[in-house]
Amino acid sequence: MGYRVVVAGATGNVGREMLNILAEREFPADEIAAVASSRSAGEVIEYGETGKTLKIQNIEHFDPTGWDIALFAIGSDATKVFAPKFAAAGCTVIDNSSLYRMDPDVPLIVPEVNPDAIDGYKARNIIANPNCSTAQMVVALKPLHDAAKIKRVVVATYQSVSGAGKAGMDELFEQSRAIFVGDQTEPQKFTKQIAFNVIPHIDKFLEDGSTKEEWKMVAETKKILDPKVKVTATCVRVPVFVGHSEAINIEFENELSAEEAQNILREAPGVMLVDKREDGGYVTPVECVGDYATFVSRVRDDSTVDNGLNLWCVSDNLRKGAALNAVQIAELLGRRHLKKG
Ligand code: 11C
Repeated sequence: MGYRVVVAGATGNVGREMLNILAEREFPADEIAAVASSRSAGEVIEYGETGKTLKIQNIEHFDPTGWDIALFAIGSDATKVFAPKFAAAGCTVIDNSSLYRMDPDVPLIVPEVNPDAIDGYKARNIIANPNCSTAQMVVALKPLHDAAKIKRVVVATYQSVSGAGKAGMDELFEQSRAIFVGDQTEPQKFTKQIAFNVIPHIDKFLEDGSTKEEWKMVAETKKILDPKVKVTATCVRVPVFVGHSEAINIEFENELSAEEAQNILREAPGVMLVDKREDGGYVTPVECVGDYATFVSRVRDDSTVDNGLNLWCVSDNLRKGAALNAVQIAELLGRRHLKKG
């Protein structure tokens, strides 16, 4: 006997990937329901390599009783309404929004990093999935932290437009086309032109001049990896469709050479080290699309501080940054708590 699984937000960028990944990883589901807002109800969506289909059901009329797990990708406002209802009906919610991430009664999980924290999920029957830029970074940091204790991280991100949803991808495509053919184009989803440009602003501004995306990288890394690790981030939107990149500078408590770090990363769960120190011997976002791994390249000593390293980290933000991590959490939940069969 397998699980009865709901994917909420099944028509969005992340929801579609959740369905694909459930199929790819042969998640033991007896039944899958695809739900979304009334706008999409009745649509038929295709997923998986063999083109399975599901009819979208209206989340407002969906009864979660008897369903085991719900993967939510519907944004914080809708999550606030529906997650408590699903959780109270006995359906464990794995939520991709930022709503519950900092709730002390909700575990925030990256299975390669803090799997044991999942045991606290029963308090609310909700588990949170981190922000995409945090997820890939902590996968790369965890084995290095275990080896030499990280003191401080300085990260600059290069985030793809798919992080802003389908509207972000459409805007990059339309703007690029318009500029090529000489049409007028005004930014809508983004605050400035994104085609052939970069924008140092993701999510809303906070009082201290940082953005909420930058704050998420700090707060979520502390909750997932170690509250003692200091993080400072600059998050930048770049004209790339899928795949977030990060330039990460790390200061350790103890000595760790670049070569030792490479050897550790080569064996680390979820990491793929591609670091040839030659032309093209590193990974770029277009090469990570559709993959599960967090790719690490350009590992090198930073001689300007004691025990410093620099590295480059790239991952598919819709997969490890969102849908894959959510499905991995469901797998972990199944192994530890919701055994079937
Ligand atoms: C972006 N990281 O690239 C964001 C998208 O808190 O889950 C995901 C926002 C979040 O715009």
